[in-house]
Amino acid sequence: MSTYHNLIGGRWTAARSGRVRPDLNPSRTSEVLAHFPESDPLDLQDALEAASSAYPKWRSMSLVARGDILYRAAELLTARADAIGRDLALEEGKTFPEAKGETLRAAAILRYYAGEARQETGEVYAAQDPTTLLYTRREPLGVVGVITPWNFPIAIPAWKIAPALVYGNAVVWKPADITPLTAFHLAQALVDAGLPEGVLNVVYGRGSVLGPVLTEDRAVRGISFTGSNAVGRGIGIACATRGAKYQLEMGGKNAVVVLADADLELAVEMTIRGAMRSTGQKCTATSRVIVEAPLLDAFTEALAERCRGLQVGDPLDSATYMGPLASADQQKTVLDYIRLGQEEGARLVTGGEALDPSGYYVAPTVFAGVNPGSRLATEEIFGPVVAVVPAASMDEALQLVNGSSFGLSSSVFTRDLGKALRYVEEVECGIVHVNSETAGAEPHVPFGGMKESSSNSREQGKSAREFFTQVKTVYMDRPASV
Ligand code: UN1
Repeated sequence: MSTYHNLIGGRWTAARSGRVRPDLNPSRTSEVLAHFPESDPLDLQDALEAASSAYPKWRSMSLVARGDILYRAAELLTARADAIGRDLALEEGKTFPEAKGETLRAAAILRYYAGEARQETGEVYAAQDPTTLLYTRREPLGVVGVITPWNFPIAIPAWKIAPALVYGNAVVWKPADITPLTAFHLAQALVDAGLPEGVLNVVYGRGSVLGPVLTEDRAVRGISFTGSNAVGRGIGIACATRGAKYQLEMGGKNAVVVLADADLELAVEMTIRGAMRSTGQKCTATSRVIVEAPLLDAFTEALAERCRGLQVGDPLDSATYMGPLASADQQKTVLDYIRLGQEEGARLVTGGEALDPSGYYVAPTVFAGVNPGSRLATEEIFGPVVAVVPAASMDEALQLVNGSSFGLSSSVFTRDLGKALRYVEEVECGIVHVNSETAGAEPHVPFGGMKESSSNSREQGKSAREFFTQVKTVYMDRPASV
């Protein structure tokens, strides 16, 4: 079995301590896929030094040349998508089509930022004196830290690292500790594409050990983080204290609203996709369904019926719709929430139990009659659990959606254009879908949440440039002799 190393200054390097930890398969928990370094702060310091030394040369390269490297890496990911998708499915637990799809999405993101390399890098303004050339330049931040979650172990790193690199930053990346093999594949593609040594460094290990070092080191000028609210807020405070830039993408409690005139079949299908794909482990996953009274019983029954028919099992089996949860901790949290839901008096319509004990499986679960103020209806669960909440009217549905402290994504199902437009205007979410699932994100548009779901920042598209660059304003006047 392979043992992998950190990427520091262009070399694959063992942790100084020599310690490694196993990369486990959540669908067969006795199976170890590989070993990865259990790094400590000294390893991270090495990575920061490597990034600092590589930065000046990388920054001085042309954007187009940097973009070309991303483009080559995209081609490599595309060529390797079957193998990477397989490893991703094995270590994270999402199904192979989702895992391969995510790999191809990472390739699309790299291609998009390769294209951004040929876009404008500043703006020219009119000046008081007509002979003054008054313009802005976008410059990199310097060394940046990237901290990524396990649920999208290649797409989210790509959407942070690609813009960081193309705009000239050097990166130290701390990937999630339970999906290190997928992280390796992304780093390897960038190395094989010709990324200069030290421009991207990867340090494997525990977030609780490495995160604070990365966040608090003065060399790190920006941190991009996706993960839990508890960790994210701490990062924000640490960065604000020392004047570093930060970008946080955190939790959600995403609602689907099914209005009385909705296409029932479509609403059920999209709710299943949003709630059950990736075993509900997306920050954009559907977690609440707010149904207008006339459709409540029919919707709940149809949703439960679809859930009972979903095939849960091995992510590599082509008949599987839903794989296991990603870890023992995840499975425990989800089962705890299911118990809590029952204690809070919600009605368990289907699911609710762990399945095949050889992996971290939980049945697709639907609760009905959920009290909107209960923990089941307000806290992020991150698993295949949906809470159906009744609403007497569209007004009440909007109140319920907006009653959440989160505001990432939401969907409304209706045939009424006026209601759709009103929903889009009034919902407090960073992403709104009309007649489609709550999950999904295209690479070229802003992605992010309102309220506690983010730090008011957006990722992807041109928003990534806002974060990974800083602006210099230039007043250029003629020398007196001209
Ligand atoms: C998607 O819905 O496809 O961690 C992307 C997450 C989000 C990304 C969701 N930041 O689940």
